[in-house]
Amino acid sequence: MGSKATPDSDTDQTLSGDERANEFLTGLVIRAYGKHFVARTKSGDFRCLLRVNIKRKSKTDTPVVVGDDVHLTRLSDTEGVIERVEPRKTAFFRPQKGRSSLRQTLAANIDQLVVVSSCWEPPLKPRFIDRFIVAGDLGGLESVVILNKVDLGKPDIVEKLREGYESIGIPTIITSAETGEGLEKLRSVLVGKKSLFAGHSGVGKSTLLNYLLPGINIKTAEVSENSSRGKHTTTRVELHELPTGGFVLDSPGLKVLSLWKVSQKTLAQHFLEFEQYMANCRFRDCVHVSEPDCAVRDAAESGKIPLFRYQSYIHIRETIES
Ligand SMILES: Nc1nc2c(ncn2[C@@H]2O[C@H](COP(=O)(O)OP(=O)(O)OP(=O)(O)O)[C@@H](O)[C@H]2O)c(=O)[nH]1
Ligand SMILES: [Mg+2]
Ligand SMILES: [Zn+2]
Repeated sequence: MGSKATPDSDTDQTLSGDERANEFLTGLVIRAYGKHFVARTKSGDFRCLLRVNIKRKSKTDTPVVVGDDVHLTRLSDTEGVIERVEPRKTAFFRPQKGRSSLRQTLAANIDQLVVVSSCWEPPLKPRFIDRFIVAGDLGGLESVVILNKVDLGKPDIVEKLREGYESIGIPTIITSAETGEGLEKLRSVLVGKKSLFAGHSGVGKSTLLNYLLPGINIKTAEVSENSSRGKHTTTRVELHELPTGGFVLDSPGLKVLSLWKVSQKTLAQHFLEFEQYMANCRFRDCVHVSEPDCAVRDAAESGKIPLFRYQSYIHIRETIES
């Protein structure tokens, strides 16, 4: 990297004003709001804009998101310009609204997706959880499922989902931000990882994060009475460091989560527990709907695969065009 290498803090002290102005730094994007970004570097946090060529290069995807590793030029003690973005190892993305050939990435380089849903209000829909799990898998993320607001009531489905997800290796925690139930368990699955909290609006993502991050005070809101849906209180993505190690990211509630480039043929690959049965389907190109001798459907009917997962698959498949 020659003279443009990132200086360590010793050399940093010796730079004159002009040299400092041209200094390259590596950083982690911790906040994104509109065209503005905050990158955390060894020399502190910098408010940054993007170099135009970055925008040009990534016309088909969001150029810079929270979690990106970036190189920036320092303009002053607090400002910089993002020059380059390292390739993303994982990402959470969906097709852009109205322009489905373009990708909208919400966050990058995260380790796990924390799919938050609520036991009661808004009502629990396994299909919606499973859609998020598929979207996570598309971007290389493992999922954890949170069934929040159990203080408002615990319909039978809650335990059934917990058992079902746990049986296929997806950790599932029943929580209440109101009574504290399950929150220690939640804390323990986050240690040392970068976790993105995602889910419907109003399920309690920001409320749970406020509990985990004392003193942060992320804005939360009442669920609107008419629709019992949330009001999309969170509007930006931000990375917060946990006192116990690791990072968490809040994200705005998504009403519809379209899936990026999944076809009716490839969807089953993202239901990981189906895989061990697929080879036993009578037809090699079985899509596990109404074919005779479908081993996936048999496994669901005999309880080897949670029936709700199979039903989610059928349902999500119907929403995919081809
Ligand atoms: N009873 C009860 N209410 C909760 C719980 N968790 C959150 N709430 C309430 O649910 C409402 C919505 O919570 P938020 O944390 O704003 O939800 P969100 O998922 O961040 O919503 P968006 O930012 O819109 O995506 C608030 O009024 C919270 O106080 C819980 O465990 N029990
Ligand atoms: Mg929120
Ligand atoms: Zn089959």
